[in-house]
Amino acid sequence: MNDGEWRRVRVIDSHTGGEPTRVVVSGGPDLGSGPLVERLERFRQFHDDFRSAVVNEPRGSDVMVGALLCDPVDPDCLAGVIFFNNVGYLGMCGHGTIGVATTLAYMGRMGVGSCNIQTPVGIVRVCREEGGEITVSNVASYRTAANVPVSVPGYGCVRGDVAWGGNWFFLVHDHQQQLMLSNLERLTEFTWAIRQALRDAGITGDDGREIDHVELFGPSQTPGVNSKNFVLCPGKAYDRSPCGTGTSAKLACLYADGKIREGEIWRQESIIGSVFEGSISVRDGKIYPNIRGTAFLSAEADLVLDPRDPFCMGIRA
Ligand code: PYC
Repeated sequence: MNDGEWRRVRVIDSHTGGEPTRVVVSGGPDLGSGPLVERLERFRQFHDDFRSAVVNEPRGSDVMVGALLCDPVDPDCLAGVIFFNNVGYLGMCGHGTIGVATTLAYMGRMGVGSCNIQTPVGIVRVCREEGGEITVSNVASYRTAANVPVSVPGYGCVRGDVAWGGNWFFLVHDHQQQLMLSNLERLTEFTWAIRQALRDAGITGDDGREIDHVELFGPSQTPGVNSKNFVLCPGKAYDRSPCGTGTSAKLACLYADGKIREGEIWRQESIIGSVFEGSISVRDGKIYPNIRGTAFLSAEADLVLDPRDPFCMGIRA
């Protein structure tokens, strides 16, 4: 076999508050030029092995989030992006968008200032500061149900809010769990049980969409920080960052409860201690969360896909 038979995929890796993002810069599948939702569907139907090859072992890990850079449909956008993970696709990704903006800056495609980025669930605005901090102005976020009871086998009745922040979340405050890194296994078991109980009980987001992220909240020990969270992602990995879409869902709930106003800052800490600054903008009665954080580049590489490799397209569960 010669070099010409290998497929090369150019990627730039970063992490945002500890949560990795792998941006596919070139070598990805041709998804056409239609709306991003259609391209995501084509990705899912015909190129799902590529998703697995990029983020799953042996090249990636369960925690890796991929971001396929593509041309936007809207001419006012600098780029389009489709996010994916170890088990599927994400509508939006907050830490990932901060990673994408940092990557675009590294590539010389974005300077200091603002631009729009198109995602399958809508256009988000990103603003890059001199120091590299990125603020993502997310899609409109909202709560659809508050204090919903769900019976979780082994744990009893757990109550939480259902909210959209670019993905669907179940947000739980009353849980008796210790939000500490040393407690990761229990936190993962508990939130996974909640997710399955939600599915079994038919508790969903809009249009029957599965609630595939579960968030636990508690107090932070860090002065000036409002809250600490643990976020379980769809493929059972926990978010190392405070989760941009999860913090957006939280901000929507805070607003619905009259606990945050425009201009106020909400500092959300992750289970590993990284912090996002959140705030809201209200336009036409809708809540648009702003999430501010920083990403750091960690690698620039060619992934090599060798067709002789039995695990060329990743190890799938
Ligand atoms: O930051 O929105 C986020 C996110 C979603 C899944 C992992 N991170």
